[in-house]
Order: sequence, then C-alpha cells, then structure tokens
Amino acid sequence: MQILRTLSDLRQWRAAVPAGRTVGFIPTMGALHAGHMELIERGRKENDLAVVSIFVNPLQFGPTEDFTLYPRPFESDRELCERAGVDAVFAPEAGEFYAKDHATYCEVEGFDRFLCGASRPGHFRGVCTVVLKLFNLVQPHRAYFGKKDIQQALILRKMVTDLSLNLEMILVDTVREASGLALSSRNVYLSEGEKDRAVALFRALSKARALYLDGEKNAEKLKGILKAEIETSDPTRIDYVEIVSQARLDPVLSLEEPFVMAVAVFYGKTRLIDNFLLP
Ligand code: PAJ
Repeated sequence: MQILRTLSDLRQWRAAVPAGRTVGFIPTMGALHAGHMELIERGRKENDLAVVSIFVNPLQFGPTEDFTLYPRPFESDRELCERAGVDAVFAPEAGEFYAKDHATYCEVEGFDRFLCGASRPGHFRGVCTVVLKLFNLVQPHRAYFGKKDIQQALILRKMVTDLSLNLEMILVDTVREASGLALSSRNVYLSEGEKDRAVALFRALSKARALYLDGEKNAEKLKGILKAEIETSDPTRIDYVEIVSQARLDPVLSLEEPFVMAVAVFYGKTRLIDNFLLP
C-alpha cells in the first residue's frame, strides 16, 4: 500500500495506473470505523484499485465546530486500510491542499436550504469543493459515499450529474451498532450514558417507519412521533426533525414521493445525525 502525502505523489500514482484498470475512490476524514470499512470493502471489490483519502477538510467546518478537536488517529487508520487491501492512501497536508490564496468554490444551489445545510452554513460548499478537487486529482471510475450522510450524498450526486463528471456515484447503506446507533467518528465524544440515550434516534426512526408502512401518510404526524420518541431520551437539544423529498431535499407534506426522514440531535456537545430513506 502506498501513502501519498503530496498532490504530486497522487498525480504520479494515478498516471501509473494502466489504461483499462478501474479505480474506486473512498473519500474520508479518517478516524475510520466499520461504516468507512464497508465503503472501502465495496470499493476494493468492485474495482481493480482502491484509493482512500484521509483529510480533515477545514473548509467544511464552521468557526465554532470541532475542526481542531476532530480525531486524527493516522497510524491505526493506515493499518486498517492496509489490512483491507487498499492500494493507496492519499493524506495531504491542509497547507498544500489549499493554497493560501485559494478562492474557488463549488455549490449546489437549493439543496442546502434544509437539514444540515440550514444549521451548518457553508458546510456543503466546503464538502463540494473538497470532493470536486479530490475527484479531479484521483479521477476515479467509481466513488463511494454513505447514506448515513444522506444530504451530502445527494448533493454530491447532483454535482456529478450537473457538471457531467465522468464517474459513478455509489451510495452505501448505513452501518450500525447492534443497538441501532449509526456508526460515526463523532461517537468517540459520547459518554456511555449519552451513547445509550442516542439510540433514541434509531428507535424514533424505526417507530415512524412502522407507522408509515401501516398507512400513515401525514408528514406532520410522523414528525410528531419522531420528536416525541427523541424527547424520551432527554436530548441536550434537537437541532432538526425533518421529512424532505429525495429529489429536491425540501420539506414535503404528504408522502407520495420518495422521501427521507432525517434527524439531528445534540447529546452533550456532540451533534449526531441519522435518517431513513423511504419507501
Ligand atoms: P467522513 O465523515 O469521514 O465519512 C466518510 C464517508 O463514510 C462518507 O461517505 C460517510 O457518509 C460514510 N459513513 C460515515 N458513517 C457511516 C456509516 N455508519 N455507515 C456507512 N457509511 C458511513 O463525510 C465525510 O467524511 C466528508 O464530508 C468527506 C466526504 C470526506 C469530504 O470531506
């Protein structure tokens, strides 16, 4: 496995890939867990070569967010990639990745008005910019994203379509603990007590899904159920409970088209997100 530390290392590695070989790309911010590993496994199986990027992207963190605190266990990440049969890990320095006078950004208009886009201004602009730049460097045939971050995955898929990028976007189901808690690099911030309480996100989504499958088609009612179930876990703060269309990511009233039930909740200082795609 190669560790590529600079943009020119990566370009050289990419240029040496023989024509006709496919490259699968898994962008991450590191602190790898079984959710990331599922994406990596898919990328490895479905392509001749798999590249993982590990880069905590400063552009997608707000001024009061956890950029400096974000876990960076590079050695164990490297080992996990090695064991998973990854061909190359791209781990650039922020100082080289973005020049001091960097001034170019990519935005998918409208898709960031609700959910995390509303509570994290500029976040998806940072995500789109880094991923577009990574796509340009890696030139993958396929790229792998988790449905755990559903707004991110749908925004990036729209960017790929709108800009005619020549790659396939693969969206992978959310990997969960046995309790139902979605795996996240931020789970390490949770105390044992908070972790137990946070299972309420999965419980609430499961309850609302059961009602929907029983015939409930009123979005407001389902949102009420979601909120009530989350409230039983004594959350520090509910950031949002939303039901939005999959096509436009805007709130829907009746549930006649494919939709997402999405929640974001603070336990202590840690903000967790989760969602179900339906039908
Ligand atoms: P990060 O949070 O490290 O996540 C990397 C990828 O792993 C994302 O596509 C995310 O959706 C996926 N993932 C996280 N938890 C998952 C889980 N429990 N099950 C399945 N997939 C999961 O998302 C980012 O990094 C960044 O925004 C990035 C795209 C790398 C751009 O900086």
